[in-house]
Amino acid sequence: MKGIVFTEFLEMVESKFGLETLDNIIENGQLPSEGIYTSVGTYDFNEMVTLITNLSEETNIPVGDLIYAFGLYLFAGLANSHPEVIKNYNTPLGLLYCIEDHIHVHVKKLYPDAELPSFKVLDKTDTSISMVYSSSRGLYRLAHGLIEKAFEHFGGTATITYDLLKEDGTEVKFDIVQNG
Ligand code: MNH
Repeated sequence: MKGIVFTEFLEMVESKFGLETLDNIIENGQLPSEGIYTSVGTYDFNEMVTLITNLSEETNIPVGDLIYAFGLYLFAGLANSHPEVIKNYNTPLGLLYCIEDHIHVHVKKLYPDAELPSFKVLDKTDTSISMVYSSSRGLYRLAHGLIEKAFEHFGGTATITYDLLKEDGTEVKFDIVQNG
């Protein structure tokens, strides 16, 4: 997993839960990188799982809810670090439609060792889109947060529902309907 995901995660922890919580989740000897990440580095996904599990224990907030909150936080971090990746889109549905074939293709050029999920579009109208998320990492709650913020980025909102096609969350269908 790319370092930018780790640096954004630790930034979120500090801003939402404070420095003491941040210290507590990294300073227990379980992390190979000892909580030190650079945005261009690549780290074991298990290290992120450890950080999120520790944060869940520390805050008593379920892991899934923390991942969703992180998705909400991460969108702006990605957009600010790589404005060129999203500058050509003028609607959230247009952006979502292009995640697989443009956005993540661009990301792969920036970070050749990025491990990205796939998003297959099942259906798109002027006001809605249905797509299937798949990834061995099962970070569909992260996708949920990112999708929600994509709408806010353009000044809108959407109603987002999802169905687990696989129980472990590695394949999830999203139905997204623009509000207003
Ligand atoms: Mn994208 C990882 C979804 C927009 C750059 N992205 C992920 C993951 C999800 C995801 C989910 C977590 C990995 C996984 O599930 O296997 N991304 C989205 C969605 C949107 C999106 C739903 C739009 C909405 N992503 C973007 C944009 C950028 C970007 C915009 C860059 C400007 N994404 C990344 C990077 C990673 C990532 C970088 C980390 C990959 C890695 O850790 O190897």
